[in-house]
Amino acid sequence: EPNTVEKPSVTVLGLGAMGAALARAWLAAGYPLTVWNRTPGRAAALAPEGARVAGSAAQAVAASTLVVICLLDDTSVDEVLAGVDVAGRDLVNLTTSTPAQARARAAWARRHGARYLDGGIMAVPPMVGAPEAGGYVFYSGSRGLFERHQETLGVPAGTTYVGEDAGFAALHDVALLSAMYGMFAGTAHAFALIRREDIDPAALAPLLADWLVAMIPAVHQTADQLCSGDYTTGVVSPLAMQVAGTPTFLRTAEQQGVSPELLIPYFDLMRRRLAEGGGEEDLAGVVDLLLR
Ligand code: FVH
Repeated sequence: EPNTVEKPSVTVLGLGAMGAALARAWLAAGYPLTVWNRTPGRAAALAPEGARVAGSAAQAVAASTLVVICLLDDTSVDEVLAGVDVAGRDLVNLTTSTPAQARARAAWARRHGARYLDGGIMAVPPMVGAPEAGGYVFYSGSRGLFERHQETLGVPAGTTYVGEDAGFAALHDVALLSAMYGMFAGTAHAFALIRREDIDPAALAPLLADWLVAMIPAVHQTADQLCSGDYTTGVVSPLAMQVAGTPTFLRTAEQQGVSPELLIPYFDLMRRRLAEGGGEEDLAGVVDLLLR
């Protein structure tokens, strides 16, 4: 059945792996789309799919009220938007930034007469335009602006609004990705331990994955403890017991010829918390030790 409701036009600045995936999702959904990319060939590749190719970033910005920016980093956003008239535009910046960069960009947009939303993409390109993949984008900044464009922004991936502070999307993005790197670090250590043995990594993988999933409730428990301020609520494995076990991990690493460098910083924090009297606690106390 033809869709008779006119869809708002969208401009996408930046057609790398992520920008192109976003652009294709809007094209596939029938949104009028204008694109621009520093290397023109990447924009031209989208023309046969229905995109209008702008000759400059300024022309692309002029083409739509909603302008989505997906460039490499904050410096490239500076370079692309330098001298471009953004007055009256609704800028949605999905470029990975620090919270401070996002706040500065929001202030810059305000000074130049534009409205601003910042975004942190929790997806890789193949997850874009594939709702079953579960990818989504954190948004922060003007709630009104988010609500105005929510339907359009929801086309490439889910949307999760996290507050008026323009830095919050970036902060959520970096928080989740930081936890992900912790998981990758632990996984690397686990595979290194078995690497020289007659153990198939593919046999360890499902055991490892299931174990990590089984440990996920600890995320909620830590949050509950941080909220209540009582780090002993619901403790199953007290810190003192866990610290007592750390030499086993370090000796095993040594015996397997594996560097303990990924484990040691975390074990050091556990020991510090124990020394401060946190032996009956869970691991939530480590959070406080990280605060400078
Ligand atoms: N790809 C991913 O897995 C992650 C998933 C989570 C979110 N990130 C962030 O998305 C931003 C864009 O990432 P990307 O994957 O599209 O990155 P590239 O494929 O490397 O494309 C980079 C685009 O930026 C353009 N660009 C770079 N520097 C400049 C500049 N000085 N002036 C103008 N444009 C610039 C580049 O243009 P070109 O090289 O084709 O001419 C690409 O369009 C990013 O923040 C990720 O952290 C992706």
